[in-house]
Amino acid sequence: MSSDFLLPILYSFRRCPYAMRARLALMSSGIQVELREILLRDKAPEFLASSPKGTVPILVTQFEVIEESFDVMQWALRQSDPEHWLLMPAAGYDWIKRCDGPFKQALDHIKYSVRFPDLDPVQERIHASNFLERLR
Ligand SMILES: N[C@@H](CCC(=O)N[C@@H](CS)C(=O)NCC(=O)O)C(=O)O
Repeated sequence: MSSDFLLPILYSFRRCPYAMRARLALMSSGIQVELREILLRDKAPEFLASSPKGTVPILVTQFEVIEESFDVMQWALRQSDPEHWLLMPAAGYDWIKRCDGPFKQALDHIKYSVRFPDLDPVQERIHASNFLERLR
């Protein structure tokens, strides 16, 4: 049996910002994973079997499947956080919450507007822009 067999598996997509932050936290923590690149337009069956919601990144460990990038970061950094990322001030966590919540929701409503026929994409764009304006 290969020694790699027990490594957690990170299903990822190179250009996905959520996968990027998961990979960055894993790298900072020094935790080794097996990286499996996913094609979003042709998702591998074993990836969907692990996580039917079908978003990347996901981390599959021996014990659990972690389906949110923020949770992958926390999982890694709680084991090893040499750069003290978890010591971020509360304001940083608030920004992440806003970005992952209302901003990401508005983005999805714009990007996948056909799935949300009852929503006005122009209004959603305004929601998203309001968040971006506050970053200035
Ligand atoms: N809340 C999720 C968001 C992940 C997400 O939306 N990933 C996108 C790629 S950037 C995705 O997998 N979309 C599914 C698709 O395009 O089919 C997380 O933080 O992990």
